[in-house]
Amino acid sequence: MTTYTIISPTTGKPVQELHLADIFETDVIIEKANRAFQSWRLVSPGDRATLLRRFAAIVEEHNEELAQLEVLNSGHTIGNARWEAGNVANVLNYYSAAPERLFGRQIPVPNGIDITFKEPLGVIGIIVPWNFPMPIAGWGFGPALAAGNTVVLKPAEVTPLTAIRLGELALEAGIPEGVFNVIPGKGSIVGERFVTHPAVRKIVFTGSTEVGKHIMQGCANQVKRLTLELGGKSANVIFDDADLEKAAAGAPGAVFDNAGQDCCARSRILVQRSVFDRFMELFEVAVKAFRVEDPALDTAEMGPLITAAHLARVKEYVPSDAPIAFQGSVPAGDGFWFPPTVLMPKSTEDRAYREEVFGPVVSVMAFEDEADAIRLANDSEFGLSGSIWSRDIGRAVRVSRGIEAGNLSVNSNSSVRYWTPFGGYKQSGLGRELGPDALDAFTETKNVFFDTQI
Ligand code: TAP
Repeated sequence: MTTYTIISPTTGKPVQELHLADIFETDVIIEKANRAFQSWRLVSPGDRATLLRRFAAIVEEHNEELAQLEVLNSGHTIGNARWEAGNVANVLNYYSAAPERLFGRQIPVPNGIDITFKEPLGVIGIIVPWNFPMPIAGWGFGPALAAGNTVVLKPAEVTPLTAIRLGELALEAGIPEGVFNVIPGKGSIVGERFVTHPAVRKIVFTGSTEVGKHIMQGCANQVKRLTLELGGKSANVIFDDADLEKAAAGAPGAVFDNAGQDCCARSRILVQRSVFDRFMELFEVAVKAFRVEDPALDTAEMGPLITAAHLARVKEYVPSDAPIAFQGSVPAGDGFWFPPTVLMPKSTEDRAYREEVFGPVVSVMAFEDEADAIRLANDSEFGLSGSIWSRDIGRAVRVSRGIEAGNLSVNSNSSVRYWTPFGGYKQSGLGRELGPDALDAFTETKNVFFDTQI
C-alpha cells in the first residue's frame, strides 16, 4: 500500500498520512463512474439542477472548514482560501442553471425537421495541480456534472484534502454514489490511467505545459477530448499616462498573491521608460508593505511556498549575482518561505524573465512606446493573462487587441470571474473553462433529421 505524508508548508511538519490509489483501485472507480453515468444522464434536468444547488449550499455552509483545510494543506492565506471555497459554491450555483437550458437547435431543412441535441460525453477525468486545489477542481466538475457527465477527480498528490472533503459533501448533498469520485494518487499512476482508460471520454488537465503536452499525446490514441490549462508568464504593462499610484499599489498582489504560484501571475512588469523610475519608487514601498506572514492570520497577504522541493526550485532563479532591485521580508522559523523579490534583468534572455518561476519573483523591464510594449508582452511562448494600465481608452483597446493572451484586464489585475471565459493562447492551453460556453466542452452535438414526407 502506498501512502503519502502531507506536510504543512507553513511549519514544515507532517499533518496527515494518506493512502494513494493504485491502478487497480483507479480502474474500479472509473468503472463505477461509468455505471453511474447510465443513470445520472437520465436524471431529469430539474432534479439535476436541484442536486447541484444543494451541493452548492452545503459547500457554502462548510466554507470556513474548507478554507481552514486549505490553509493547513497548502499554506494559502485564509482570506484567499475563503474566496476559493466560495468560488466552488458560486460555480456550482452558476452551472446549476444549465441542465434546463442545454438547448439544441431546430435548423430549417427541406422535407423534414432537423434538430440538434447536446449530449453528455460520459466519464470526465479531471486532473488538478496543487496551486489552487478547490477552484480548479470546481471549474471542471461544476459544468461536467451539470451537462450529465460523471466525474473522476485526481487532486495533486501534495494537496488532496479539500478535494476529498468536497467528495464527501457531494454525497451529503444527495449526488448519487459514483457520480462524483475523488481519487488521491500519483499523476504517473492515477492521472496516466485517466488518459489510457477507454471509459474516460474526456480529460480536463490543469498543470505544467510539459505534462500537458504528454497528456495531449496520450489522448491522441483514443481521440479523447481534452481541455488544457497550462503555464503563464503574463505581462503587467504600465504606460506613462496610467494612474501610477494605483498601478504600483496593485502590482505586488498581481504577482505575489498565492506566493506567485498562480498561472495568471503578472511576473513580467513592463513600464514605459519615461515613468520607470517613479514607478519603481512607488513599487518598492508597496512590495515592502506586502504582508508575508502566517497564512492563518486575517492580515496575511502571502504565505509560504508549497514544498521544500519547490522552494529549492524557486531559489535557483535568484542566484547570488541575480539583478535584485529590492526584496520584501519573510517570517522567521520553519516552513517553505521565500521573500517577494523584484529583479531588473538587462536582457529578455534572463531565465527568470523568460521562464515561469511559479514563485514570488518578478522581473521589471522598460519599454519605449506602444509597439514596443506589445512586442515585449508577446515575446513569450505563453499567453494566459495580463494587465494594461493607461488612461487613454483608444490605447487600452489597441494594446488589449494586440496582446496574444486569453484573459486581460485594463486598469485592474483581476483575471477570473466564474461567468466569463478563462483559458490561454499559445502554450498556455487549449479550450476555455467557465462562462456561458463551458458546457460545450462537456457535450457532444448530435444532429437528427426527421423525414416528414413518409
Ligand atoms: P504538474 O506537475 O503538471 O501536475 C499537475 C497535475 O498533473 C497533478 O495532479 C499531477 O499529479 C498530475 N500529473 C503529473 N504527471 C502526470 C502524468 N504523467 N499523467 C497524468 N497526470 C499527471 O503541475 P504542478 O506542478 O502541479 O502545477 C504547476 C503548473 O500548473 C504551473 O506550470 C502552472 O502554470 C500550471 N497551472 C495552470 C493553470 C491554468 S488555469 N492555466 C492553473 C494552475 C496551474 P501529482 O501531483 O501526483 O504529480
